[in-house]
Formats: sequence, C-alpha cells, structure tokens
Amino acid sequence: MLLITREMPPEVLARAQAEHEVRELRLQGRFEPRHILDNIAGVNAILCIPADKFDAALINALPDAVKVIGTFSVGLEHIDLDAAAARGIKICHTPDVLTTATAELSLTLMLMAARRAGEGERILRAGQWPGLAPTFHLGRGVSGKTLGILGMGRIGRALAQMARGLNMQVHYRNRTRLAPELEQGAIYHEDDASFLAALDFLSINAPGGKETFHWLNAARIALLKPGAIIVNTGRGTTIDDDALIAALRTGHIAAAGLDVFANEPEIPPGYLALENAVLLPHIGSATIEARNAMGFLALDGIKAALA
Ligand code: 8YV
Repeated sequence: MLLITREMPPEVLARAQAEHEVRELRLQGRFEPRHILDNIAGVNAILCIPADKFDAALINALPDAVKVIGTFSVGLEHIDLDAAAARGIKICHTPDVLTTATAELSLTLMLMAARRAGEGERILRAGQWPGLAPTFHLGRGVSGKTLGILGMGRIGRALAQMARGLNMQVHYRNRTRLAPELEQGAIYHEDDASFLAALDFLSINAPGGKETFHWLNAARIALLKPGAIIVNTGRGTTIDDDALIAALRTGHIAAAGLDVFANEPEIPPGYLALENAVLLPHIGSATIEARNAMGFLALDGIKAALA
C-alpha cells in the first residue's frame, strides 16, 4: 500500500490508484510524526513533500515493511538519508522536471522586486493610486545588470539562460567550477567577497541543509553593493532573516523576493511590515506541468524501488 501524505494533482492520484492500493492522508499545515505512524499499517511505500520531516526518529520507527519513501520535491533536506540507508529504505525525488518552473519563479521575483510590483498592486487595490506621474513608483531596471547565482545546479543554470536573454551578466558561486559548456560564459568566483561585491541581483538557487544554513548573514549582506536585490527560491534556512530584515529596513538591500521560509508556513513578522519584500507561498514548482511531471516521476521511482 502507498501512503500519500498530501493532496495530489488529480492525474497523479489517478495513476497512483491504478498502480497501488492508496491511503491518502491529505494533511494540511504542520506535520507530526504521528500522522505517519498512526496510518502506517500495511504500508510499503510513502509519498511525502518537504513539509513532512522524516528525521531519524521517525525513520527508525517505521515498520520493516516500508521499502521506499518518495518525495514530491527535488529537495531532500527533510529526509534523514543516513537513517533511511541504515534501514535499507530507498529514497526517490523529482529533479529536472521542476527546473524551468522554479527558474521562472526566480525571474518573476527578480522582476517583481526590482519594479516594486507587489507594492504597486497593493496601492492600486487600496484605491491609493494618485494617477500617472513621471516620478511615481520608480523601480530599478533588470536588463543589462549583473546577476549572481548561488548554486549553479540545474535550476541556477536555467535561470542563467533566462537572464542572458535579458542581457544580464551572470556570475556564480558553486561547490565546484562548471565545465565551459555548462558555464556558458558565466563568471565563477572562488570566494564570497569577490562574488558579492560584483552583483546587482543575488539569486539563491542552492539546496538547504547544514552546508548553506544562514549563508546569507549580516557579514555577507554587507559585502553586497548598496541597492542590491536578493531573491530566494531555494530554502528559507539559507538566509538569516533578522539580518535581511535589518538590511531591507535601512535600504542597503533595495528589495527582496522570497518564495521559501525557514519555518513554513510561518513568515517572520518583520518581512510582513516591509513594502520592499515580495513574499510568495513556496510556489516555485507550482505549475500544472511541473507538478504533474513531479508526481509521475515520484511514482516511477516508487515503482522501481518496489520492483
Ligand atoms: C516542493 C520544493 O516540491 O522540489 C522542492 O524541493 O521545494 C518544492 O517545489 C513543492 O512544494 C511540493 O512538494
């Protein structure tokens, strides 16, 4: 039996039901281990999402019958991979198929933040638009500017390609330098200081986890040019929110566009009070195309693991 923690796109659910006996939990909001453990009888495969934390304690409490955990995500931070390996539980995830959707959302956030789009819409909807004027609601241009990408994996590279269409110069930080055919002219930096000092825009496209925890802290924010814009579609844990909120308040960071937060669905209240913060509810992969493809890929992985 396949235990599915959240509501799936209809076509994904239909395929899951054609291939497995399915137990749907349709959980909403905060995840608790008991959601799994109370419903685990007869289950040999689980389909979860990043909000469902499979830490070592939960993995160790799973019955032996559980052979695979598929996650409806490219990110794997919510699963203790070592604990799963020790139990012989296979893990599968959904890379590639959400690359374009997530890169598109990084670009959306860059444009929204630079052109103050959310703030403009709020003014209009509140009936507070004074009318057209040459000085009204000036933002910053994106074309021709310098974009720094933290994490030049599949999504970072797809964003770089889109940014080249806007005539942006792309710089990047990554664990390792890419081969020239993947770099496509993007400029690699070996250190954070030279990287950050070069940028008009910083896009975080790196995975979460310990390696990137609070990477964007007060010290690194200080290395960015005054007026820089930051967007994040990776993981909220990569940003020290107190430091970013402080920099958005002073204007050292002109604007930020955030789709991910450390403690979702909670949003640090400091952001909510800031007009120069564009805040989206973790919709990086939320296109019909990507979400169907993610579901199908996860089901492929689960089927292969059970075979
Ligand atoms: C989730 C994500 O998959 O893929 C990831 O790592 O963060 C998201 O796109 C999505 O929220 C649905 O589970």
